[in-house]
Amino acid sequence: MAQGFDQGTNQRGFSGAEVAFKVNHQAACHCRRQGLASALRGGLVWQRKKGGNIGGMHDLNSGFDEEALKAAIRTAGRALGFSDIGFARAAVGDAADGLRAWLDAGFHGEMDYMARHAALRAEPAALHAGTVTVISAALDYLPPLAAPVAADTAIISRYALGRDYHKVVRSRLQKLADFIGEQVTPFGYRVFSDSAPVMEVHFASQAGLGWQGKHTLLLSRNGSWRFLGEIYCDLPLAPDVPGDSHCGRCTACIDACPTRAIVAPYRVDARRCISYLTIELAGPIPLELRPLIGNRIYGCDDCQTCCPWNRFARLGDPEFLPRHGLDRASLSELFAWSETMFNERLAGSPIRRIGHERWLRNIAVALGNAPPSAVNRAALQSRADHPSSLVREHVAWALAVTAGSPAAA
Ligand code: B12
Ligand code: SF4
Ligand code: SF4
Repeated sequence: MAQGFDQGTNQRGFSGAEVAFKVNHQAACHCRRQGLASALRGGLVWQRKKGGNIGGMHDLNSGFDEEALKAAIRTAGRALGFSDIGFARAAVGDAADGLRAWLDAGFHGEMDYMARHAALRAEPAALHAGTVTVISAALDYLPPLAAPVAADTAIISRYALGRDYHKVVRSRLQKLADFIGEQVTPFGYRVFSDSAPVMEVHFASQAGLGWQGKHTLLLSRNGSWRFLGEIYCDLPLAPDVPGDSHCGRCTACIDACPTRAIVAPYRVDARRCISYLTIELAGPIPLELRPLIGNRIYGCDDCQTCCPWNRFARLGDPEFLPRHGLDRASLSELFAWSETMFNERLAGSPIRRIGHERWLRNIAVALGNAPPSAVNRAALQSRADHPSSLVREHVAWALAVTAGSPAAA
């Protein structure tokens, strides 16, 4: 959702660059017709001095500084639809200890990549040589809410109802990086969105985009329904002021979690989290957690829907609007999808990544938790002889539960 230019925000606080901004401001008026880069360029050329500092050089005004460059990057980011852009130093500080403690507690479960790449996660320059600054970006995804769902309607978490955010966020960050590369030369960078070992929430809070909520997600005064992405880069830009926490004494997310996965403020035991169980876990879902999953078949939003700050959330980018009626489909309808239908209908969706087998596993659990009905039992029976032992076992569990059999206990 391109929001146009937030000129008010970008005129604040840097008198030295104000004249320069006015040049940009005029250019920005043409921008709606002429395109992002040409308008924002406005005659600016920054060249990096020896030693890596940014020197502002301009053919109209020599008063440019890095604050003006940061303002231009924010303006360009907003024009690309990002709800917020901030700048952080590429250092994780104490967060590395928190990551280590989380891994030592085994909270990552089978997400081996979290342990394997811990050193890279904690050291940005090891992931991309020369990185000194992290440009952090947020893109809103909240879709218009569907009517309240019945117990045999599938619940898919809001972030996954539309297009795959990995691609959307990265492709916009690439455009932002192209824009920066047109302003500053040379410019070394790499873009990410949940695509590499990067401590995204840490950098977003350091960059002033908000604070880490007790559910561990990045939260802002406009809520948490936002994806994060970053540009690791070699421009030594001044960091923004980190966000202050506004969770106060609230514990709504901890209390609302259906599986008690938020074991303490700021600590999520992924092994209990429905998002992990339905997306990351490849094998069987632990028996004791199955009844707590309810009708959630992909991810979980409960720690966010209860958060008071999400009352102030704005609707997200149209790329994330629900596709194929995924916000209102019945469990039995989705369970009937063949593998071909799954792959075709979910092309370009993050859900496709889990594959048809895990999809059926998840829906079988949800059917087991739904009110028993002839339709749901027939759906389960239709998959009782599925070639996958994983699917067969979850279907057998669900059939036993809906028959009230002790075999399900
Ligand atoms: C691994 C992962 C998961 C795992 C683990 C979640 C977790 N809290 O760690 C699972 C699969 C459960 C998961 C679920 C979800 N995820 Co996720 N996930 C990630 C990922 C890839 C890494 C997060 C990470 O580094 N975890 C490691 C732990 C150590 O970090 P941490 O929880 O922030 O912990 C810090 C402190 O709390 C403290 N700490 C934590 N535990 C402990 C324990 C001890 C003993 C101590 C001392 C300290 C300590 O230290 C840490 C460092 O400061 C990020 C993308 C990225 N590259 O960053 C997305 C990301 C965090 N996920 C995202 C989303 C949307 C979700 C879900 C909402 C999806 C859904 N609807 O189902 C859920 C929410 C669940 C939740 N409450 O966290 C978004 C969040 C956007 C935002 N607004 O913040 C991200 C940023 C992806 C993105 N690019 O947009 N996720
Ligand atoms: S996503 Fe759901 S299961 Fe995971 S921590 Fe949040 S409320 Fe708990
Ligand atoms: S629900 Fe409350 S404690 Fe949890 S993140 Fe939101 S404000 Fe913070």
